[in-house]
Amino acid sequence: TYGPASTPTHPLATAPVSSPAHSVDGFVREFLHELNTNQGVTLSLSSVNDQYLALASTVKNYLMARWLETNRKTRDAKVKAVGYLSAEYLLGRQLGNALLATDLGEIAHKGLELCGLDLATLRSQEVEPGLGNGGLGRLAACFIDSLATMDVPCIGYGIRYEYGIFRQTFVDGRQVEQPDTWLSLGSPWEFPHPEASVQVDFGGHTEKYTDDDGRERTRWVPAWNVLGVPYNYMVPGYLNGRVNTLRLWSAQATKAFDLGIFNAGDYAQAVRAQTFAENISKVLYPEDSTPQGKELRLQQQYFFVACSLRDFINNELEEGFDLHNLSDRIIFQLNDTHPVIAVPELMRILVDEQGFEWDEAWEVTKSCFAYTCHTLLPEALEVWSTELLGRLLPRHLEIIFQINDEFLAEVRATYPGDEIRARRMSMIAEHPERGVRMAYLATVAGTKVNGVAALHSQLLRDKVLPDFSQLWPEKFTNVTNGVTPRRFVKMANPHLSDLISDTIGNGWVTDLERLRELEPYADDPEFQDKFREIKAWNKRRLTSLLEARDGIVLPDGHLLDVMVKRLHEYKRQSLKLLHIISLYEQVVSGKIAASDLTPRTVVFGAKAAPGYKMAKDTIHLINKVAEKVNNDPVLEGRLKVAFPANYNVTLAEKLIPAADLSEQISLAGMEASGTGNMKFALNGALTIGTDDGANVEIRELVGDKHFFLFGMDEPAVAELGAKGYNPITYYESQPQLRAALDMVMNGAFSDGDQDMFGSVVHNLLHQDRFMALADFESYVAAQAKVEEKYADQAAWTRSSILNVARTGFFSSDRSMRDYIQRIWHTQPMI
Ligand code: CBF
Repeated sequence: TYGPASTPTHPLATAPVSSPAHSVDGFVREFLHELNTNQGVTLSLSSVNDQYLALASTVKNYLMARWLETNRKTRDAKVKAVGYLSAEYLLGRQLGNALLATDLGEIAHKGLELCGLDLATLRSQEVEPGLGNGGLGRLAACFIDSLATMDVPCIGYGIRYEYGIFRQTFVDGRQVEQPDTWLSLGSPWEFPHPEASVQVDFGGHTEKYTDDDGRERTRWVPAWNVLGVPYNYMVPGYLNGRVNTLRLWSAQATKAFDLGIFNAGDYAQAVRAQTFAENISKVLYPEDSTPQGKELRLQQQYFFVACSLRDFINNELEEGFDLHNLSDRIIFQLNDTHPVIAVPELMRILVDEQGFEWDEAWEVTKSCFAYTCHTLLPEALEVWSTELLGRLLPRHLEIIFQINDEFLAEVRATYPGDEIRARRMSMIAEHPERGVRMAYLATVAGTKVNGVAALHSQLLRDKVLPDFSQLWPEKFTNVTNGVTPRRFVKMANPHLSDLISDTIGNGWVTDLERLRELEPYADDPEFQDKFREIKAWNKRRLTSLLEARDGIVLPDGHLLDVMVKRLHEYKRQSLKLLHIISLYEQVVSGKIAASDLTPRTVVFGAKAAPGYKMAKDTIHLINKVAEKVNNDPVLEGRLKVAFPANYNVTLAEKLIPAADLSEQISLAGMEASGTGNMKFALNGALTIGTDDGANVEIRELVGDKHFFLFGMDEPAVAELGAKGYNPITYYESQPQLRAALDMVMNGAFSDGDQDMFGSVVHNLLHQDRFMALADFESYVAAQAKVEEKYADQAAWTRSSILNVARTGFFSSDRSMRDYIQRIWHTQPMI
């Protein structure tokens, strides 16, 4: 499907494509050409959107030769690639990253200036593709960036949702969701390939038959199908000439409409099939860390993995590769359980379509997958009901049953007589309804299983999959997450990047551990001054953005205390809120003077899943507290709460570099890793955090003196849980906590309405699996230490510099090296 139709005869047809000249003149020529020919307008009549689209096309032209060359080189070298299967990619804006990867930033700036245009204005025209919920999708985006930068062949596979994560607005302090129409002005970064569409089947039944060799076989007789249309995106490496591909699938009806019904006059009915098919890639499920057991969700999962496997295997067959050796060509990384249906799908292709014997197909399948688990919450591990699976994917369910039977035979052989264990390890859960435990299937099929931070991987072995880690200890490994330093330092924090490069050279951008060389400068007053000036500049930049974007005015000279992440009870935004309420209560009740407070602005950024009531109530409460505190003249200049709506990657890029304090306060043992925590530390924020997820490793690396640890650790949480958590005892024994909670209950933030936040308070006092009240005292004590340290600006800046210098480990390049060496066994193409 991708090869030339016939052998080209014209010499130009095979000549390498060249990039436009890397000069201001070359750029301007290209830009104007794109404006005229692509947008069909002259500069004087062009809109900002025209200009942005022309700019994007121009930058793409600089990447094009590299992309074509990457594809040629990879194909010719016949090397093993990584197939990253992820239902989410939270990419962020593309233009800035493409400018960085091509080193065109300065040239574009000057070139546009000559045209009377402003690069920043055009950049802000881009709507970010929000094709992910949070950490998991953003991690996928960081990983593919790193692989391209490290020259590793990788194809990312996912879904081109027509509507990404909803746009959050606030109405009277309550979250209201709006559709994310990210494609409405056109997306210049995608390359649709309808000619390479693939068909995906659903439903129907299976039947037995005897093949020509007299073998008993099964075939799937599906009931309906859809088309998967691939859209390719460039994934440019940083200044290295490599451009990998991200291929996102869009669902389309196989038949646009039923002509018979149309002719009979029922237009709506005639296009029903089309609407139905297109629903599959219509919208991203807005749940984060908790699965959605909905039929459409399973359709999405199967749709994109079926397209991706079909795509890859078709290519292999066209190129004459033997599928028996598939694992020499690809390793499919399962990003959480969302793509795990790929396992029975590969078995089905090999056995039913390619005529493999079951055992040989299983050998191949087992060597082609590896699984990353991203959670510890039991409710977040996907279980698909066998009723639904049997209805939607009957052949896959049969295959899963057979895999399970053979696996249980192995368990019984290893542990004779231990039927309880066999039942525990079965991929088929019997309660509350019969369902397939996708994490078990992934663990059985994967060559490796990894968690995403040291603590998480340990808990995964000990608590989530203990029987499996006992059976196959060598299968389990840890790869601590990482973030791309290109987007989150170089691009997001340009002045800090310049300071670092001026001090230690610019090798750190692709070798982040070199940030260690900054350590000797932590005590250097001149370096400290520059570092502080940069933080102040980042704060001013944020101030202008928030003023324009949200009408929020940030006061000058405040400690900027930031908590940005999805709203979830386990992350404990309510604990942060109780701290704010407590400060407020102490001032208004006269226990302390406002002038005793360290001037502080707390910034929240958080979306709640639309169906998650407690999370939405918490958002409402944060906004109400903000309203009260911000309008009370007593607190003027001392405490401010800001909650800009619609936190996304674009806002993160401005918010994180401005932060002084990073709030990572989940209940220990709940946050698998976190990646925001890494971005903050790399940009010089100090962390106040529990011993959870990757916080543990951040603290170990930066040192206790430069991290504000508080709260129970995981064993203490487990012990308290076993003993029985009784939140009311904390309320009764801690006056400060009681006063804060009473204030909410008495209606201080709800115009006297004592019911408005009743459910939030009731939950904290009587249920709360996440034990916020148990950590309150310790959290408040840690906040006091924060204030003490902040009062000594030299000490604070020193710690801040050391945070930057010591967190190079958290580059996603390092994560990728770990995956390559311990899981994938692929090679860079250098
Ligand atoms: O591993 C990436 C991130 O994934 C999550 O966001 C997830 O969706 N399961 C986790 O909650 C994060 O801890 C983790 O960093």
